[in-house]
Amino acid sequence: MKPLNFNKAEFITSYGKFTQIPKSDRPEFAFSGRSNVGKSSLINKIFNRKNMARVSSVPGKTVTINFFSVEDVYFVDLPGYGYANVSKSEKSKWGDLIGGYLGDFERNVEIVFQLIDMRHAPSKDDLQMINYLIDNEMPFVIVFTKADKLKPTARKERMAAFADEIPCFEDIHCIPFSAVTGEGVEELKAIIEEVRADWFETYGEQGDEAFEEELPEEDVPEDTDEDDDEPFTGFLTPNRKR
Ligand SMILES: Nc1nc2c(ncn2[C@@H]2O[C@H](COP(=O)(O)OP(=O)(O)OP(=O)(O)O)[C@@H](O)[C@H]2O)c(=O)[nH]1
Ligand SMILES: [Mg+2]
Repeated sequence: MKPLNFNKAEFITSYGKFTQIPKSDRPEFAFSGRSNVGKSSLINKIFNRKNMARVSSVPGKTVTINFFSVEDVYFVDLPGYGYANVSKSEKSKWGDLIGGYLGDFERNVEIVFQLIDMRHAPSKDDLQMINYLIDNEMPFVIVFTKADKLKPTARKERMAAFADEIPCFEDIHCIPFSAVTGEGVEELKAIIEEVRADWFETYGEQGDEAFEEELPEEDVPEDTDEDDDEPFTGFLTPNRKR
């Protein structure tokens, strides 16, 4: 099959509630990580765009799941977690969104790219995410971001530390990445291509017209729920087992 043309990336829409997200028949690549880890920068780098996925210096501002399309796949920018100064209702929104999305095993979430800042030990939330992905047998790759900020010795030390800090480290595919130097971007693209090719081989080559349940670009239902003030009741709550 023809390789993806990453320059054909388009922003589709942002969802503030999991229930707003229509089902889709396309493979989806999800990007997860704490606020400010570099999710939007990484997506921009893959798309070769300056600012398609918004890069913010004010983290935690919007709690939305952002969908982008590249030809026959979706890129899904998950809301950043772990930002200290967020209200309970924002935290609850975040938990519902990520938990709803990753817990919906009817979606074709083919790979989760779990981003971790290479300079720091993984946070509790990072470890919870990694354990969730392992426990639910979801394919994932760890991307260590901001690699350009570390000198070679510090980088070596941090990578050795990750081996102790991250469960099942030796079995996890890890990619050092920098949105500044472009390190790791080709490897990421290659993984996306490979997973996409496998998916279409398994489910059949399909033209665009086969995607009956394509996400609408407009027409997102209004956010009418009044449960925003409910307390944050936990992390990820999958609605069914794989
Ligand atoms: N030096 C360096 N800075 C980076 C890199 N990636 C991201 N940044 C910077 O880190 C900050 C946060 O980047 P974002 O891409 O907005 O992070 P995010 O994960 O999308 O954050 P939220 O959307 O708030 O969850 C920005 O100031 C970026 O310029 C990188 O690889 N190297
Ligand atoms: Mg972002």
